[in-house]
Amino acid sequence: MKTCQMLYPRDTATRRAVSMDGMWRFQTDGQQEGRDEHWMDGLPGTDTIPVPASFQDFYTDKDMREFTGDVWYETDVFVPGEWEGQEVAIRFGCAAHRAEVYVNGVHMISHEGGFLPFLAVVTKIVRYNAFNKVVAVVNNELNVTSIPCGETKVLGNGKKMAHPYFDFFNYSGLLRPVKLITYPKEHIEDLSLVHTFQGADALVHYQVETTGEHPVTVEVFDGLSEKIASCTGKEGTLVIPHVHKWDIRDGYLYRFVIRIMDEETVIDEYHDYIGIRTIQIRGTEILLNGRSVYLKGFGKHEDSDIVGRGFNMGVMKRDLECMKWIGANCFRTSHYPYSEEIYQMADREGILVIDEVAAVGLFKSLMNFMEASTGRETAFFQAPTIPALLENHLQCVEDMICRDKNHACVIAWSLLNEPETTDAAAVPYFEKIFAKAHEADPQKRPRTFAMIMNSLPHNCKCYPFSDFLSLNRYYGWYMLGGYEISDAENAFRKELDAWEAKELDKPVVFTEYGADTNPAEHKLPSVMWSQEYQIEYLEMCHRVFDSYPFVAGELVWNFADFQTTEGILRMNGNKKGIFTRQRQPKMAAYYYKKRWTKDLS
Ligand code: CKX
Repeated sequence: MKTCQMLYPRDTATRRAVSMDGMWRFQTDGQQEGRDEHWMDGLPGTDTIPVPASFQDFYTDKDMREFTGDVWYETDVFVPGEWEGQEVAIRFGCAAHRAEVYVNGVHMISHEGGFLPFLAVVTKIVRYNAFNKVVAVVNNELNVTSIPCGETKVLGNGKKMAHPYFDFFNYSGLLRPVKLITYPKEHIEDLSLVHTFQGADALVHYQVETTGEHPVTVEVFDGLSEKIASCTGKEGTLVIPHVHKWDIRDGYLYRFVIRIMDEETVIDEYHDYIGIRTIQIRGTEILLNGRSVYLKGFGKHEDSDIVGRGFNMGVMKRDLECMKWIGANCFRTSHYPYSEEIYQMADREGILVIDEVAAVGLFKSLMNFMEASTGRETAFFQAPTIPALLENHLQCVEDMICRDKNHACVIAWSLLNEPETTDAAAVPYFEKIFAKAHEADPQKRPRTFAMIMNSLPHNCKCYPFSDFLSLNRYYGWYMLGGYEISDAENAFRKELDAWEAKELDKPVVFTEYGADTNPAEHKLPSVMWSQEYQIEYLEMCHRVFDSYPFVAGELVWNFADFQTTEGILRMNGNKKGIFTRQRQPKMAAYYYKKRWTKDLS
């Protein structure tokens, strides 16, 4: 469904966006009684909780942290009388993993998928100059058709428990900002941009979608007031003279203003900040503005103390500062599209982003990190549930691309993380997902998927879909770790030799490699888990990367330590961070700073 739900809410001459963030009333619904008891008319309890945030880490009892099922949120929002006659909507930045929204007791929308925005249009139900009751029922159960995939088990004591097919903690709830917005009945719905260069100038091809037939004007400003290009019509090409190209560490943005006009009257106005750059693959190179770039950076998570996967502007700022300090130029939004504000910040900082959809866990395993090197097959893509999963997955790809397609920072789409690819049944599934991304993206950015260690040159059926190969590799950690590290290096080289022999003529980017490291552990000589071993391991990986000219990037796993499901292989979280969860450097951070700041291109 395409509506203006994907346009980032902004105040303009015709639009208003009011934050609904704050303390909302909150109640878990372990007995599934909320619907029968009409909680949509008001929750019975008195507890309140911050929105946005994950609900899990505020409480001191395990039942709350591990709660799996429906949680109910409630607030009252005042709708100004002067908005009457316009559309009014509530825009949820996301609700993990699915939600039902009620306004004044009436069901407005149900939404599936936890990491993308959706809009409840409430124009018909809302009371003006009055408070309106907003209730959201958010469900965090995982199953084999949800994106991401997993299971929901019922323990002997009757408690439901999420069993993800991935390691990151199943943080959930209203994770991102919620906004009350208003916009005209005849409105701008979508904008698509494609950039090319002609000498010193740029040609910006634009396409605007509106809900009516009134004429459209577009203008481009350099800075706040210098108009440098304009055009009329829903589609056209703007010439930007002597363009300042968007580049790494030079996130130069122009302001793009769209108006629907009725003679001299502005019916609707929207603006966005755009960076002008091109991105292409040529042979084994990734080209930014025609120049070859080597990706240096991280796989990340939205994860921090107390708020879990909740929106946290301060943490985002700190992360970008740490990335600049260390000399990184790229991150992957593993394993879901992140909140919109981080892409805006990356646009401004000139940091490249590989945008990943939440298709993680398409490999039936509760510990795929252990099984990754065993070659175990799970016939995941043969299950009768695949059509339903595919439908959800396609919708998420479409929504992610619709939301993020105009960000200069987004250079590629990652369409799955570590799926099973050794079974031919995966091929038709991949075909549809990759075709959808191509169709949805006006810029036709490169598409890829992150390949688990089982996906090897001799058995992977799906790598031909990728415009560049993304390899998640753990030689020296999950296999041949510690005293076997020299064998790990040989095995790693053997695999890369086999890829080289295929003469793919495509870039290879390492989208994961890493070693769990306890920041309190030092050992000379090193042992696994010590800070010394992390560096030894990274040096080994880099020796390998540096000997193959088709390697076009290294995104270490992970930027920071992050919370996982508990277990004997996780010491209160995944500790492969180059920074701690509190964003302080481990020894390896200084090692990377040396490697990555040698050449800042
Ligand atoms: N890759 C062998 C997916 C990430 C995990 C990472 C890990 C695995 C490794 C798969 O989400 O965190 O186990 O460290």
